[in-house]
This record gives sequence, C-alpha cells and structure tokens, in this order.
Amino acid sequence: MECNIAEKLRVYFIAGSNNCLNHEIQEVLEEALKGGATLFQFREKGPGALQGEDKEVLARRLLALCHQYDVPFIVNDDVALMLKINADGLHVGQEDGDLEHIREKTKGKLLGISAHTLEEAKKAVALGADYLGVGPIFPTETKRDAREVMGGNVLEQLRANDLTIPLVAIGGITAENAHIAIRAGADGVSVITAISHADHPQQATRNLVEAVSHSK
Ligand code: TZP
Ligand code: MG
Repeated sequence: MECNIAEKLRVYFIAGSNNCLNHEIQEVLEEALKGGATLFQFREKGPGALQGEDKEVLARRLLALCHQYDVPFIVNDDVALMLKINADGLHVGQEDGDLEHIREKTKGKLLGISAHTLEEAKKAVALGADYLGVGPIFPTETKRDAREVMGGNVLEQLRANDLTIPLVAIGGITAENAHIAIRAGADGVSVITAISHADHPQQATRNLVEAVSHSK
C-alpha cells in the first residue's frame, strides 16, 4: 500500500474490542472510516481482550474493512500476528522488546514507536522507525500506566531539534484540543476515547478531521 506517512497520521484511530462502549468495534471502525479516519491501529489489550484465534479472526475482519477504505491497518505490539495476517505495520512502545530486532522483523512494513523524550525519539529515528507516537499530551483515562502528561512541549522540543520524522500525538486528544498538538509540531492525532466512546463515531471522526485541517 503506497502511502505518505505524515498524511496517514492525520486522524489515527486506535481501538480494541474492549474500548468500544456503545457499539461493536467493527461498527465503530466502519463509522470512523466513513468519517475520514486515515489510519487504524488494532490494540487488543487489557481486561477482556481477545487472544489467540479469536484475536486473529477479529484482526483479519478489521484489516479487510480498513482496506475497503484504503486505510492501512497497524497491529499494536504483536509482531507474530502482524506477519501472519500480512498487516501494513506494527506499533510498539519502549518496553515492547528489542526494537532493533523488531525493525528487522518488520522490514517493508510501517513501524511506529512510542517516544516520550528527545533521547528516545533520536534512538527510534536511528533504528529506522517510520513514525513516532508522542504522549500523553493530555490526561487520559485509557492507559493507566501512561507517563506524565507532557502537553505540547515535547513535540515542540523534537521539532526544535530538527527531527523531521512524522509525529503523531496521543493521549486525551479531542476535536477541541487537537490544535494544540498540531501547532506544537504533530502531523496528526491518535485517539481511542474520542471516537470509540462517541455516540456518533462518524461525526466524531469528522470533527477531528476538520480540527486537524484547520490547525495546519
Ligand atoms: N499511549 C499514551 S496515552 C494512550 C496510549 C495508548 C491512550 C490514548 O487514549 P485516549 O482515550 O485517546 O486518551
Ligand atoms: Mg505496547
């Protein structure tokens, strides 16, 4: 799948089955895709998360849905699943194993790495990450073990240090505060709650798309 990564980061929806409160994840994802989500990450973790074959079946279903809308499908932290289903990429955190080994295994695929400091960001760039996830920008209820809230400062710091790699902001992002992340240097915003808990995920996604466009 050909793609301009910075463009694909504009509205990056992340979800697993246990994030979706009001509707099934497949329904929420389809609404998000209709609303203009540009990238999707399957993050099946935490209480009640599917495992093994159930996880794989759902992943294949969601991958097919993303491809109907020409949107890449990224797997969170499960390189074996990513390779097995031939997904478009993988996203990993700093604690998800030997990043060099992971880059080797994901050759030819998109690799996103979470970074919280300039040092982590430089290392991830040197490893050959395709994009960095930076956050939590704002307080989040979704990731209990998230680092300290950083506001737009780290994004500004990365750009001030000439890091030109595509950056996506994460953590507590909404259509109302997305402009802070974009103006601080992010190419896009990634969200769980703002779409997965919305009464109308399609409209919620459209609001994020507009917020990002207006902030550039
Ligand atoms: N990493 C840092 S914050 C976060 C992750 C996965 C959760 C983002 O979720 P939400 O609901 O958009 O705050
Ligand atoms: Mg992880």
